[in-house]
Amino acid sequence: MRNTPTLAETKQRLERTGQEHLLAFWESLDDARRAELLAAIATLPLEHLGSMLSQAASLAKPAASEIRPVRPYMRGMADAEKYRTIGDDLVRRGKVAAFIVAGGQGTRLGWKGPKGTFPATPVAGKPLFRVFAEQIMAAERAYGVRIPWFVMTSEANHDETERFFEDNRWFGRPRGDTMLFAQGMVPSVTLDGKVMLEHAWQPALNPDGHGGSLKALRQAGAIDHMQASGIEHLCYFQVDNPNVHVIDPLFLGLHVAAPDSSAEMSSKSVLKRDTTEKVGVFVKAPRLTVLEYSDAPKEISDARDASGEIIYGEGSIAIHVIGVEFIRKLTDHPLGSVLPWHRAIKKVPFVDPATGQRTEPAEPNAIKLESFVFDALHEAESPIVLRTDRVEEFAPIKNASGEDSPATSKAIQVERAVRWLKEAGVPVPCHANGQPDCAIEISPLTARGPDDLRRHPPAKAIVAGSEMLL
Ligand code: UD2
Repeated sequence: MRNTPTLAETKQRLERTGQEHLLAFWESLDDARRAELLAAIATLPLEHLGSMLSQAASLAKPAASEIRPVRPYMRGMADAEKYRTIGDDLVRRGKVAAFIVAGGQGTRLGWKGPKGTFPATPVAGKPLFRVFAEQIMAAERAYGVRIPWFVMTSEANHDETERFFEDNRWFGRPRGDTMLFAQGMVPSVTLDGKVMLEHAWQPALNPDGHGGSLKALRQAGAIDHMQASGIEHLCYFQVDNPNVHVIDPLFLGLHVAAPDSSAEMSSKSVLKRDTTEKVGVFVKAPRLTVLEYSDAPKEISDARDASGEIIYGEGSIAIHVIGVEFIRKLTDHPLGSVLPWHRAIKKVPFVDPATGQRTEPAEPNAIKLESFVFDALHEAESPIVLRTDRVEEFAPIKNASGEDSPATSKAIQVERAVRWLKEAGVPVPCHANGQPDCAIEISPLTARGPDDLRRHPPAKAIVAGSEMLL
């Protein structure tokens, strides 16, 4: 472990990099705060900040003329069974781990704790982390294998997340099979590139985005650990989607064996609901790229083919399989990862180095840098996209009400449960309009899909107007 640089060394470094204001309140700080400040400054990437900012400012958006649609694989494709078998084999041989990014703050949802602690399911109100843990456990049972689970948190929610897992006894899985680690932070800077102070003794920092997850995996030792234990592929998902199939053999099979896949990185899409839906879409420009809805030229987002289907409609649901060796390659970089920085201009409260006043800005005053995991697709040798079904795999909880809220997510979860039951031949009471006249929740430990329900149908009939946890 390196010692914290001295005051004199820090001063020199700040002068060299034009950030002397970070010591503006040195004289007023006690020893503990001084030590804290020196240690914090030591972690800042000051020598690289200029190039990070100019790279982010010059990040090119693809022009409409260079954008082409992607051709996804389809869930119902003819040789799905062949790829499913390949995926099954991969899981059974212990080649696969699960990876959730849960560093975000859930501000839009208005939930105080880590988002994974949010009660998400329609009948039992299970927290999101439990839903995923039970899915992993169900897959472990089905395949007779241990599936390590990597959980990325952030400084803001790491301790609370760990406590939640502990309080829930790691959801019944061996403690050593879950690895929690926090993502990195980057300094928030003024519009002219000065690192801001959150307190007199503390630079303002923000999480480095879900793209930081690759670097964080590497720094936490997870890549070494996986490679030492023979894990080759990581199933990546977000904290906000209880319908995700964490371990999906078809997706894994395509990732490793589709003729045009390099097994470096693969992604899932759903067809956009309409041209205005706010999701990033997979396009070729000419490499596979996620085009954020805010960056999409109108002629691209509005385009439809002769049959009326949206041409650039492969919406990203932020589910990927990523090769572990590919992550090692991407993170062999002085700054920890090759992914580009994106910038957002935001309002960040700060302590003014000139006056010592803490200021709540009325207008956006700061640049926040972050990186996005889907930018890794650019670097991947021949990534593929699998289009899946929206109800089957996408019930996001993002907002407190309206679209993508707990209410819409619960409705989709029930819709999927009813669909599975009907496919398994179990009668489900419905209203005249075809909508289910019951609220059903299927625990991942009861069934991972309709096949399990066919083999083990519910013991009791489903009664109209009832709520039932299967
Ligand atoms: C993301 C995608 C969007 C679409 C949608 C699908 C981006 C920029 N947009 O939108 O295109 O695919 O998901 O649901 O990704 N996170 C961290 N650390 C961070 C930032 C985020 O762990 O520093 C996690 C966060 O906990 C969550 C996920 O990444 O699990 C998505 O984060 P978000 O809420 O910023 O992205 P969102 O929902 O706007």
